[in-house]
Amino acid sequence: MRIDILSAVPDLLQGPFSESIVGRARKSGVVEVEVHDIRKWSTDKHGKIDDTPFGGGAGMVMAIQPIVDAIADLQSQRTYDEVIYLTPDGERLAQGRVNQLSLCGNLLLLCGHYKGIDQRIREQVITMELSIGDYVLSGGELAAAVLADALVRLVPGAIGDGESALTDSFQDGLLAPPVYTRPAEWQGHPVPDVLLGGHHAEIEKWRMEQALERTQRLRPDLLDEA
Ligand code: 6GU
Repeated sequence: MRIDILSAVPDLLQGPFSESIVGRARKSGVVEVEVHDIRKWSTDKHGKIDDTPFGGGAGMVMAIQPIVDAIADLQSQRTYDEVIYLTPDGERLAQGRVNQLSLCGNLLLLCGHYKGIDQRIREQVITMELSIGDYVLSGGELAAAVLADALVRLVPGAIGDGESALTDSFQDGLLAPPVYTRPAEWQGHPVPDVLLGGHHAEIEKWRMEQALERTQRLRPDLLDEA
C-alpha cells in the first residue's frame, strides 16, 4: 500500500509516521507514506495557497490552483483508488471503512486548513470525504495521521503477531476484553483465575463474555448495530 498526503503543514506529520508500527512498516517497505507540501505546486511568487472567501466573512479558503495541480501531478505518477479529503463534515470514520480502504493499493489524502478548500475541488476531484469524529481540529493533518495509522496496521506484515490486529476492539464489532500481565497478584488485586488455568477454551469463552459485557455496559450502540 502507498499513501500520499497533501498538506500545508507537512512538518506536523513527520512524528506520527516515524515511530512505532507505522515507522517500522515504512522502514521495512511494507507500506510507503509520502507527505507533500502543497506550496510546492503554488504558482504564486510568495508560495501563497489560500485566498479570501467570495461573499466575505472571516477566514481564508484554500485555492484551487495549487491543490488541483498537486493532485494532477501525483495522479500522473500512479492511479489512486481514492482521493480523500479530510474534513469535519465528511463521513465519520469507523472500522468498517478502514477495513475496506486497507485493501487499496494507492490512496491520496488531502488535508484541509483555514475555512476549508474551494467547493469546486470537492465536487470535481475528491472521491471520498472523511471525518474522524464530531469535534473540530485546526486542520486535517492529525485526522490524516489517524486514518493512515488505522490503515497501516491492517496491511499484512505491519504487525508482527499476525493475529493481533484481528482481536482489536471494534474489529468484531465488540470492545476488546481486559488484559493482564505479571505479577499475578498486585497490592491485593489478583488476575482472574481463569487466565492462569491454561484451559484455552475456557479462556476464549471468558474473553467473549467480557467483550460482550463491556460492550453492553460502555457502548450499547455497537450491539444495536451488530
Ligand atoms: Cl478530518 N478535519 C478537521 N479539521 N477537524 C476534524 C476532522 C477533520 N475530523 C474531525 N474533526
